[in-house]
Amino acid sequence: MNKKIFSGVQPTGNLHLGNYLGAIKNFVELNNDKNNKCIFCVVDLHAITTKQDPLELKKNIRETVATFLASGIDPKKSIIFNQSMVSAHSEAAWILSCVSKIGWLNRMTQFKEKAGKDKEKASIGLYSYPVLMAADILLYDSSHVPVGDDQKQHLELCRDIAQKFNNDFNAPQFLKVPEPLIKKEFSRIMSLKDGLKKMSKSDPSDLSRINLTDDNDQIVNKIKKAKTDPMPMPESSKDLSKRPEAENLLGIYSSVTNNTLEKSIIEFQGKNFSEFKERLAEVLVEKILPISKEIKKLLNDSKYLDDIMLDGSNKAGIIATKKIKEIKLLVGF
Ligand code: AQP
Repeated sequence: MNKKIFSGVQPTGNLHLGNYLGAIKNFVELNNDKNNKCIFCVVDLHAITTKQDPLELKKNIRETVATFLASGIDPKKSIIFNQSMVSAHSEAAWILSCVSKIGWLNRMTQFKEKAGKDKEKASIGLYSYPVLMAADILLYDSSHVPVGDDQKQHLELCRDIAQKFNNDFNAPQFLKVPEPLIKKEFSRIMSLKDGLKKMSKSDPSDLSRINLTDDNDQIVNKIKKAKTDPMPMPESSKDLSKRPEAENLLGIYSSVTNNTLEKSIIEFQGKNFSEFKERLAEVLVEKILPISKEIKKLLNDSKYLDDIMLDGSNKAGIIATKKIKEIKLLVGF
């Protein structure tokens, strides 16, 4: 079956190993399958749901495009574009927010996590973020959305919004209900400092994540300092319960080497962490360093990156403009 793929990454800086293993690595595989039509979006409208410095944002938008390219997404095969350059996203988000229920949004755990204790001070944009995400996906009749495990709930909401719109406007199948593409294993990479916390761009500690722009020494140092427990490496996957850090590091190793967790456990069973960490740092350097070098090279050519975005935005704009016109007609505008 031909798949229409849509996914996005926020240009909020510090793209990390979690973004790579949970999302971008899958984007590359999907881009390489000629049966797929892929659209990868730099979701800058999402980025401003939390405060951004305008100059930093501009830099981060280019860095996100550079990361897509450096990771292996081919702009000749896939559309790479910038969300704010296609105004249909904002228009569709407003219309869809008028069919979405407050009760649905109140259940979103990401808002609760990101808004923290003082919800009253969070932006309205942060609260309605999942509706904009639904607009992004639905404008392109996307059939599949590759995301990390943390986005599962937003995808379910997107499906509900599509069905509600179709019902409200008596237009069965008009908005295509998308399927999530979430890898069964290693779809949630955890912080190197706390195996119970998601690896995240906004973690104040740089030691909590491997950035995709880290160099050899940074990667080696971060793995050396990664939190572990005093026990030797596990003998079987049963030994991993209550050992979140060991599970996370073994998961990272397995994902990077394309091995099963079981195989990785057998490779290191009974050894001490220092030996495992040395090998983990080696495979990470092998994987991440070429990407990091390519990102830095591409960032020296901002015109090239801007041209990719302009070309992608023109292509995406043609699809999205047609869809938003149809949406407006259905609504009665
Ligand atoms: N730790 C993670 N493990 C697996 N997948 C992850 N993703 C993010 N973190 C992990 C996936 O990366 C894609 C792009 O994410 P995003 O940039 O749009 O937003 P995010 O999920 O909010 O990223 P962060 O790092 O967690 O940012 P902050 O610190 O701002 O909260 C998505 O597919 C996501 O699932």
